[in-house]
Amino acid sequence: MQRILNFINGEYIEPISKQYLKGFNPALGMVYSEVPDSDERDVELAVSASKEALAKWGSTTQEQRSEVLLRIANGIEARMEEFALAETNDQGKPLWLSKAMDIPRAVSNLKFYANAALHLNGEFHQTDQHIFNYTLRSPIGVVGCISPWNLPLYLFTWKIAPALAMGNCVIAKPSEITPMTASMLGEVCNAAGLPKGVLNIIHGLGAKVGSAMTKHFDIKAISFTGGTKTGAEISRVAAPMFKKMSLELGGKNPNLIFDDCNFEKTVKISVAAAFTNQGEICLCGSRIFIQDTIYEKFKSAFMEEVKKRTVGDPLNDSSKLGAIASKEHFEKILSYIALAKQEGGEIILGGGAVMVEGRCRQGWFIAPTIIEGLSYDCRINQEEIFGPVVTLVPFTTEAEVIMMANSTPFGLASTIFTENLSRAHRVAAKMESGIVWINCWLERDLRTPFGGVKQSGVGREGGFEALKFFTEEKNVCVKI
Ligand code: TXE
Repeated sequence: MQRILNFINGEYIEPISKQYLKGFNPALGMVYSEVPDSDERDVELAVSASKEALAKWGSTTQEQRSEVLLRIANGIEARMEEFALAETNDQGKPLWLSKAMDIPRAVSNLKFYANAALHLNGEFHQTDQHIFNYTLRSPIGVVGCISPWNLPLYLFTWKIAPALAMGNCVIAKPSEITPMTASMLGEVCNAAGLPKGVLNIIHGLGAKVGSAMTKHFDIKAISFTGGTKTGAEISRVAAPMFKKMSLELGGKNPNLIFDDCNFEKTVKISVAAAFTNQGEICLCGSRIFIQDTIYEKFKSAFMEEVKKRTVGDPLNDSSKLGAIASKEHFEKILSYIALAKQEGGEIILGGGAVMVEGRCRQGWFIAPTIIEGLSYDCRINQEEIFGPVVTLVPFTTEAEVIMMANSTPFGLASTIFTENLSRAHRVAAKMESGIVWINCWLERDLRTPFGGVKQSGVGREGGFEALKFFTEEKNVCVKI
């Protein structure tokens, strides 16, 4: 049994309650770790440590902070195999995916912000020869970062890197479902020379630790990625306190396939968009709209390709889908598949749990599931399932598919497949989403703004947006 500890003021310490939650390996369906059941007292300790560290960290030069971040990135890179295995054991995703995507991206996040921060300029505005304005940017102070369980270290570092780069001290809470890699990060930070108290990692439940962070007067900003309901709760508490907030919430992303697409490429990318990471990525394309002229052809090619995606032990290279992150989430996905049937959908592939032989017999696995025959406005096509479940919906005209694609309360990402350049741009402009991919999916340039509209969130992460989020701006006006 691995016991995880909080990382406060540069030291690994027990939660004040001395209580622990059960940490599961989802592929085994078994408890394998103990996760601190921290509360507001641990948050208080971390805030005190952060406040103490603030003056020193905030007065380091940009170059010094960047160098520390680069050393943290290199420290993770040097332990790539270990981090990848920990991520897989904790989250359930295939090990090859942790190695190819999650841990390398965590390294890139740190390297990117270490470098980007060096290039963030202030602004200057001249009114006439006698008056000019310039902008000073200073760290906010102590900030809170709350991250989810689908891409654990990837999203954890996506938040803490810009916050640290701009001179803030951070109280960070990884998901209680996947705390392992974040807990390992403390060792790397110490080895990299990050001063004590600059990054504090507290484990525990959202309702205790997350909520104590949101309420804490001295935590001046919250950067959150997670469910829309949780985002609404954080806003309810933090908005009246005038905290800065960045909320990256759920998605129900449409994939628009026109009959003039590059067919083979479209099938392959649509399968990846649907089932990568067991469909547990807020960017997954789970509503697949297909022009009726190629509906049947696409359906059979898509099904053939999905059948090749084996569900299995995450440690096997041949497993394209691993386990679902938690039992609760596994049950939620299965309940949506049951709902799809009640709503009149036909399950044309998958449709239930998968029993994986060997050490994973008790694990939480679900077959990639394809459903057709549902209307665009039923619950299955409106609510976020966040699992390996997609629907196929035919359409006739461009106007019709735009209406259906934009019909949900979410607006994170859209994907359009067409070889017609005018159509691609025309439809992209009409998508109610923060991101539009044309003939590709999950192509990420870390400089671009990342986030959603409607119930998919508020604010943008990525690039200079995140660096600016973690600063306060001050306009200085000079009259000569
Ligand atoms: O996420 P939560 P859940 C979606 C997905 C999923 C649903 C619910 O549809 O099925 O959300 O997942 C912390 N104050 N996404 O309930 O609870 C929590 O401890 C402060 C989309 O597991 O939102 C964790 O660290 N913090 C998504 C983090 O919030 C609180 C990724 C996210 O967990 C809190 C994950 C509170 N009151 C789920 N309650 C995406 N956008 O990528 C919980 N937390």
